[in-house]
Amino acid sequence: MVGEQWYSDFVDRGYEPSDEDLVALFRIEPAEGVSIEEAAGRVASESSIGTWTTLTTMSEEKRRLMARVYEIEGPWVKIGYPVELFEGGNMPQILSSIAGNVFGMKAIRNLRLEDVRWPREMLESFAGPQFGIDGVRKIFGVKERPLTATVPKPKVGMSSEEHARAGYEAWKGGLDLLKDDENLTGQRFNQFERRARKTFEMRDLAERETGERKSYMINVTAEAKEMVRRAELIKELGGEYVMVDILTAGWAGVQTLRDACEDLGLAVHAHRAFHAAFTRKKEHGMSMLVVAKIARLVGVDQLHIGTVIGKLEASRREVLSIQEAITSSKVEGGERILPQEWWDIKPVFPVSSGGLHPGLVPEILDMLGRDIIIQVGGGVWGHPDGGEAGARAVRQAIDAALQGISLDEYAEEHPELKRAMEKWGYTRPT
Ligand code: CAP
Ligand code: MG
Repeated sequence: MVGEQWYSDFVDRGYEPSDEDLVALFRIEPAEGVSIEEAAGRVASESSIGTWTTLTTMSEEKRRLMARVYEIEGPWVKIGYPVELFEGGNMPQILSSIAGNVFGMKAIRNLRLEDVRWPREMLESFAGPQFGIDGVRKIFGVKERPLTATVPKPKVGMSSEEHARAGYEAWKGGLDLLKDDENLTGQRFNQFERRARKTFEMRDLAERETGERKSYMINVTAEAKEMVRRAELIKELGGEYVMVDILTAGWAGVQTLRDACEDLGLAVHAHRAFHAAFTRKKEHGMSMLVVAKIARLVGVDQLHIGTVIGKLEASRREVLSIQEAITSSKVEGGERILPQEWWDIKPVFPVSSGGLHPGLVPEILDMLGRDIIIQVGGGVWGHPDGGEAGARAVRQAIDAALQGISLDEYAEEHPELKRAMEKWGYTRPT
């Protein structure tokens, strides 16, 4: 086979990536009869400048763009990529390179992109978050406690009027944020513009009656130009946020929306529906850690990171590493996590959501701390006494946890919490 292929040219254990390189950590499982070196060389080749055979068009000068495998430890392979290989500010192109054809190569049985270290030049080529955690807290004037959100349930099916009414109940019950569900956009039974107008009216009423700042993360997910149009309408109605399903909208759409939100001064709430299609299996696909760092780069202000104890699968290690990656200014790195300097890129507000109810709030705060947004959907709208009581129960659970009082004790004096505990106790939904 010598002469027909040149994959081994992409393996150089003596290579030391420069600070300017992009570094990718892959988990590689070679196909039968393929060594880890050969498999690693193939990944580096196919994700940079190579293909399956030698080429008459290659030149010494073009070799400067070759990716280099520089570390192989068991299945863990580190590859350094010259930054010139990538177009700054173009996330689709970058992923077409490091997360494109390589997943389908016959010489690889399984491949997972575990982490990416982004060099400063690439960090600076993207917008990054506009608000960050401090900027979002300023919207509400809430400095200490976690922010709270709810999604009207059933996920979809309410009319615009019912949706707006649900928002009013949740805000009256003490929650800060109303959020659309990931699959609610502009269906016939709940048109986008009608929902926006009705719900912001209710938001303004709830603010007047409670004296508290309230906001609404309305889902603008759609074709890119339509997302921008919807964001402009939100601005006109006095809104503070857009919500977007970043993975089904795609990175090009998210970048377009992020740019529009810079001009409109709107915060971006990122829902990650679709991620588990390729993040869940630990032997093949891409980690949610990689997705989360891309989201911070592209510039969302809030991102769902999981609950560990709720209804959706996520290990404690994964959730905590994602939280660190999107909130810290520098990640030291460790086992299967690359170091990452974020320089002056703002942090992203972590959102913990999925199967939560008041009984789980203390554990979430113990695990993730206070600088989070807690989203509770079914755990509010399933409350025996309705949404407003459900909202009160969530706030009561947070207040109890922050004061170090057990929920059982706090429930003695707080009927809404007591009724929630009677229904769900401390159960972890599956
Ligand atoms: C939660 C939720 C969110 C999930 C997304 C849902 O509702 O609205 O989409 O949290 O998962 O539709 O399930 P509940 P993640 O509070 O009723 O569970 O946050 O892991 O991205
Ligand atoms: Mg949802």
